[in-house]
Amino acid sequence: MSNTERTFIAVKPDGVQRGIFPEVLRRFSQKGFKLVAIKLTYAKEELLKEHYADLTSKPFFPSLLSYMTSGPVLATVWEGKDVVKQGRALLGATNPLQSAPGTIRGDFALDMGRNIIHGSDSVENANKEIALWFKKEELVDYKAEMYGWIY
Ligand code: RTP
Repeated sequence: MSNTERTFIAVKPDGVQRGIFPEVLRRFSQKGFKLVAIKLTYAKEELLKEHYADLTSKPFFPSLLSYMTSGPVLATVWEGKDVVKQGRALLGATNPLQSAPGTIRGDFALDMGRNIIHGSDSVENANKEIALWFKKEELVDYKAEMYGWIY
């Protein structure tokens, strides 16, 4: 575990349209994570088929595809100690009915098919997803002044 671990966090179309994205940025930033990349983008079907490669045969996959292409997604990359696991904790359980209050899904979502946010579930998947959603030059290299106060 190092302070340079990275994760991919995407605010899904409902989270963008409902104006929840600033809250997501606030929570990750105030926890102490460094924003490395950010863009508002329409996810293409081909990209989503790769991103959700393990789910393509599931019965809910067509509705997941139409949900994820229903509006722009706010794609972000965050860096910091244990950020993959900590990020999943900030998100809460996949099913919002089981997400604890205080988590993003626990505070702002009710439905599995409208769970407002995605977060990588392992360091390996984080690296794959970051490479899938971002070009290398979109990952911004800068010194996070806050790091001296956090670590
Ligand atoms: P995510 O990738 O979005 O962070 O979610 P996850 O790893 O916690 O959950 P995963 O099983 O990978 O599912 C991806 C997304 O598919 C939708 N889903 N719908 N039974 C259903 O209707 C169902 N199951 C999953 C959710 O939007 C979930 O986040």
